[in-house]
Amino acid sequence: MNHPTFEGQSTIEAPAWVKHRKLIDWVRRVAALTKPDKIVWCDGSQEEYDRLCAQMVEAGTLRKLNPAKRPNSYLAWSDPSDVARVEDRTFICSQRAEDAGPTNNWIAPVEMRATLDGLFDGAMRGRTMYVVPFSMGPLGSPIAHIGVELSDSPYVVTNMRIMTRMGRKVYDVLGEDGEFVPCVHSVGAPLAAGAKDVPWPCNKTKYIVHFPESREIWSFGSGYGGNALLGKKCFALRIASTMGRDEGWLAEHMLILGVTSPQGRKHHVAAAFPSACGKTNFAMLIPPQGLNGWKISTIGDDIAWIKPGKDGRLYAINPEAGYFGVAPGTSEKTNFNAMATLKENVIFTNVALTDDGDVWWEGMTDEPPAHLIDWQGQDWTPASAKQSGRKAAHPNARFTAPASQCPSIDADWENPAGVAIDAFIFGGRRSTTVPLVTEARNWVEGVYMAATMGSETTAAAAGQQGVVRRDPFAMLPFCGYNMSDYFGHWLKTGERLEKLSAKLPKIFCVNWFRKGGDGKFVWPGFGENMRVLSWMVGRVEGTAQGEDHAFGVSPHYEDIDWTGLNFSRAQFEQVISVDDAAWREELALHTALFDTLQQGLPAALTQAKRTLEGKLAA
Ligand code: SAT
Ligand code: MN
Repeated sequence: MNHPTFEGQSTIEAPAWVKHRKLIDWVRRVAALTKPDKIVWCDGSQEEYDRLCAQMVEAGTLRKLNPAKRPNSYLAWSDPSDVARVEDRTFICSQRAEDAGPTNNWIAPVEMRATLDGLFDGAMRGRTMYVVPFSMGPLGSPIAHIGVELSDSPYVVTNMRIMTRMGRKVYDVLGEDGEFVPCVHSVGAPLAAGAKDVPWPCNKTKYIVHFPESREIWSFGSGYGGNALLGKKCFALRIASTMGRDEGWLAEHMLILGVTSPQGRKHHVAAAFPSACGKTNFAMLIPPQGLNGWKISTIGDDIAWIKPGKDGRLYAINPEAGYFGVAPGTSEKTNFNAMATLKENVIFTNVALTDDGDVWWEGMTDEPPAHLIDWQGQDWTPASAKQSGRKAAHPNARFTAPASQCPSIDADWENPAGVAIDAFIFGGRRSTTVPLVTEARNWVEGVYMAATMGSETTAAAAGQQGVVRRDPFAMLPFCGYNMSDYFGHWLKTGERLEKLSAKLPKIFCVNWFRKGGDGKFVWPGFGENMRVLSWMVGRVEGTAQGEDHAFGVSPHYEDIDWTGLNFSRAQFEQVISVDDAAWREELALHTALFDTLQQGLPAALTQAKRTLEGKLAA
């Protein structure tokens, strides 16, 4: 074996605070395969974070922003080819193809292991391998789980420190034989001796691989977001969804918020939207003028882990500790709380640099600065942009910021027991057809709504944008097993809860994105979504009225509180109407989805579709 060399506190010998034999053996095996120059056992300290940031500034990976404008913050520009999740390079390698199901890419585990062995052999040459222990969820919470990521990217280490509870304390929870999800990540760019590194190493070949049975993650070739921060989509959704299936809980692509009524009653809502459809904005919503008595508090903005309690209620935690949010479109007007969260201690990725050492992105201010350096390092002016159409920030540019800095953070956001969920919301980005808000009349109808949800694609994933695709539960890219079995798991969860308690969470379907004949959004969205949310709370409390239609129950114009907003009955009609012809076309798309998911599709959902067809025909 070719032994890596070690210096300072970096050593193949684990530090005294790591007492987990199996973990240490695994680190050794991965090091023997990937052949890094050094191994660093991360402790999660501020000193370590600062040291890594300084190293990355030196290497050109990060730029330190003007401390007077943006204290302790950095800007990274990625390779232009490495800017989003790569869904076609993401694999679920269960033993049997049918367990991955038709919505996932599947390759047999033996074959994939052979490929990975080849790719990872010497992949970390010339680099440092960091050992990054992290807890998804408050340390020691009964809903939390632990992972360890081995990565050759210091960008990953620093982002993981913001996004998770990362560092030494995790080993105290792990002890000598605690369970952890092993995650191996390499940017896939070994360095020859003496060769100069590039600021953002990555590889044209990319593999984001999950082995659900052994609960392992291997990621090769990308340094970006969900491809590389393996605690996020890979662990907290794909692997965790299979853990939830096996253990009777839910891992969902959902924000969690608290909503307190003017009377002081508090409810908790979990809401699923596809990537880049406004989850962060909704989670941090500030009620508009006229609805002043309402208050929103933020528990999470992207992922929810939800476990049934003995009382028959569902308890949710945010497994993350930071926000990896979309920057473009974020402003003091659209998301005041996010802007306040971004004041300091932030890593920005692929936004533009201002002349005074701060950041800017499209939509941050009405007037763009006179001059910028864009995310590709080029001069940018409003005039040059007009001519070339080039954006200053990449549309999927992101901020990584600590959740604790959010002014609307909920007092219970780190409560290890989680918060009891009163309602689920499912939403897609649809310019037509789907009403502003609809309540499911029962659990099965709600699961049907979520299962058949469609959404127009965004820049969060590589590929064509703006095309409607079915995105069941906003989990299409994130469900780690057969989607039909996942629907079955949701149905079973409802049955189980119903036996324990009379009151299941209500399920709603929303669409903020309907457009008028002029191609513009009709619904003002953002803070005004509070009006819809307050109707939903009224439905949960049994006080709000609504109208039954084929698809479910929606509010009349009179059922929404319009105080402070000019929104006419005619405009409301444009966002709430259910057009029978459009719905017949929509149902044909549901049929196409169910054809794809035929194997193992729960009969209750086929029945729900027949009922809906009957209602539309009547
Ligand atoms: O790149 S991430 O997967 O972390 C963000 C997203 O697409 O939701
Ligand atoms: Mn997401």
